[in-house]
Order: sequence, then C-alpha cells, then structure tokens
Amino acid sequence: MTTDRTRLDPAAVLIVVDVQNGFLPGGSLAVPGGDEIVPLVNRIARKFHNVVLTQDWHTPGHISFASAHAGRRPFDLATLPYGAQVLWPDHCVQGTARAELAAELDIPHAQLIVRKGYHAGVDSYSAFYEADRTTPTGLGGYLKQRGLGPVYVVGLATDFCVAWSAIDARREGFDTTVIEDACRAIDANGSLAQAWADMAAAGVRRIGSAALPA
Ligand code: VGL
Ligand code: ZN
Repeated sequence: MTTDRTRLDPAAVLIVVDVQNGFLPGGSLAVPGGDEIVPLVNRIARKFHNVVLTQDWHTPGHISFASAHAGRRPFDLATLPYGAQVLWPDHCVQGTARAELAAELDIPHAQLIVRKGYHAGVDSYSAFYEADRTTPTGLGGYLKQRGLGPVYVVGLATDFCVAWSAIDARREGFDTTVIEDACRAIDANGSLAQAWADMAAAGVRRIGSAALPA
C-alpha cells in the first residue's frame, strides 16, 4: 500500500499534547519557548478534521512530584515500583488554573480531551498508556473504533509526553509523525537527544510543519 503524502488523509488525527498553563512560561514546570508553538499549533489543527487534546491532570501530592518524596528535589531520578521516574515540581494539579489548557489555544473543533496522570501512584506521560506501561487510557481503542489514523503529534514536551505518546501510537500500530517545530522540550540531562533516538527506533516519522500538505 502506498500513502499519498501530498494530501492529508481525512482520517488523520492530530494529538495536541499538554498545551497547558503549567507548561508555559510562568507555569511551575515551564517548558522553554512553550508559548511560541501555540499559534502554529492552532494553524496546524485547522488542517485536521480530527483533533484530540491531552491534559496532564494530577492529584494533589502526586507520586511524580518531588514534594511527595522526603529529601528529594525536582529533576532528581527516583526508582518507583513501576520503574524509573523523574521527579517534577508540583504541576497541573486537577482543577487549578495552571492545569487549564492555554487560553490562546484555539481549536474549537477538537473532539476529545484525554486527561492523564490522575492515578495518585503512577505517572502518565503518554496519551495511550500510564507509566506502568500496561494501564491504557482508552485512546488507542477510541481511535481504532472510529477508524482514525495516521497519527500526528504536536505539543509539550517533546522529550516526555510528546515522545512517549508518539512511541505508544506506533505500539498501537499507527503510522505516526511528530511535527518538530510545533513542539518544545524540557531537555533535562540529555533527554531530548535520547527521546529522538527512541522515537526513530520505534519508527516515528519526524517532519517540520512546512512539509504538511496545505
Ligand atoms: C510532562 C513532565 C511531567 C509533559 C508532564 O507534558 O511532557 N512532563 N508531566
Ligand atoms: Zn505531569
């Protein structure tokens, strides 16, 4: 089967990852330049019939917060029952202003918002699976039941929630592309280079927005 890359497939779905106040400048886990992508994300979203948003949505005192671990600091690495976990500043707590989607995000035709990270004892970077790698969010089933795909991913942060979502989209069998200039990274301890290597190994395609069909 060949894919016509000069036209966007009507079944293509854009996943807009975690474009939330907490990850923008002034937020508690601000991603450098995170605000810069919002106009581009809005423009890209207009090309897609199908858009899914994700929203990091943690309990107060969530296990991924350094503040929940005595003597640990943000960006320390911890070993938790489900594996390695970077410890973060408190961020995107359910119901708070910083957990809200960015006010400038303008995608009224988005069809679904996937909240994630709401189990107190496990993180969830990916839009598809929690960080135990086994608990599904339901997004894979949703996309398959609707017959959607290929998958395109934009948002924050390239090296965590974007990368994990893209890799899991491949794991779910979707043709998957990350639009690089519509993402920004945290880049802690080499995490960005590692994420691109992991995405390449998983067969994730990497493009710039200029390569998207008009
Ligand atoms: C994210 C760290 C913690 C992300 C979410 O959206 O990339 N990163 N929670
Ligand atoms: Zn988080």
